[in-house]
Amino acid sequence: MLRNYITTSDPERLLSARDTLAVLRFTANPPQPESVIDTRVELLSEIDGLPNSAYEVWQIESGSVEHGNDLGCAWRRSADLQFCSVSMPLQQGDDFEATAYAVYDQLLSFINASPHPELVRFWNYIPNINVGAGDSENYKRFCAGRLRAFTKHQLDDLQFPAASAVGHYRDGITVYALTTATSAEHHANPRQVDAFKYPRQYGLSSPSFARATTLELGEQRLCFISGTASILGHSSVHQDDLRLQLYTTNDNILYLLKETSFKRSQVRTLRVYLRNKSDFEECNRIVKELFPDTEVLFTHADICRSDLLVEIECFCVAS
Ligand code: 3EB
Repeated sequence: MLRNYITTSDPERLLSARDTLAVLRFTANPPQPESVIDTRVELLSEIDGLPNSAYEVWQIESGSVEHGNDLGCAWRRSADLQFCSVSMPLQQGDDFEATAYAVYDQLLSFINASPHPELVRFWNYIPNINVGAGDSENYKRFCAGRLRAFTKHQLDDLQFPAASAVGHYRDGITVYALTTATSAEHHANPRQVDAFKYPRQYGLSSPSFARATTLELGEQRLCFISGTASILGHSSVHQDDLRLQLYTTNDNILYLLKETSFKRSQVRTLRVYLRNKSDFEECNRIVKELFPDTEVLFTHADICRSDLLVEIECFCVAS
């Protein structure tokens, strides 16, 4: 019913197919003219082994996709699922709080008015994510604006879906969302404090996301595991040790699979966000050991806590 894969095919051709739900661009190259961006997110930089530009495609198995651009949102949807995206340049004075609020307000207004209002997953891409000290760090300001928008739209902690929030190399904030016409269920990780309950030291406003979100679509069950990192309780562990950070991340993913009743063999694709390109070879080796049968996309991205080297998200299917 839903699958994703990486390709270097022509994006216009991909977008013209009736079963394409989303096309996301991964590249360090400058963005293409806005007019060709259609739920296509310009992201990260090249890593050895990946071509300059690759596209992640989300494809439905049957039925067809409609698309449009409304209320500042580019969207594509099938009978069950919808991808929508908003990109905004930073507002005056690089105000990440105001821009995050504006992006989320626009996205949530669109989603609430759409026939697919149930939140499944957000992906957040934030420039210079670790710049700024203490509460002024760009990521923490982003969290404040995001939470203010969720609150305005009357969404509270237990309604936050899975998410990832990482750096990218564009000037503005890009957020895209997956939503559904049916219902979704959000899950916690027993080894980690819920992000929306992180203590004050991580910022005035906590990050608004669940550790995983599942949904049922016909015969299929889907699981979206949030960006997962080397965090136990609320603390980052194994600073400066990529191998141990990956093992802890893997353990966290295993707990989430158990929590959501998925098996490791049902993890279809991984996306790895890696802070330092120089870690790529070691990271690739360890991830292949841990997930030998899974398709992996490696991307070069800063992680939202400056002491984290790597973050991994998963898409799982049970049928
Ligand atoms: C963490 O567990 C690591 O702010 O949306 C992971 C996934 C992280 C999503 C977000 C942040 C977010 O806190 C960071």
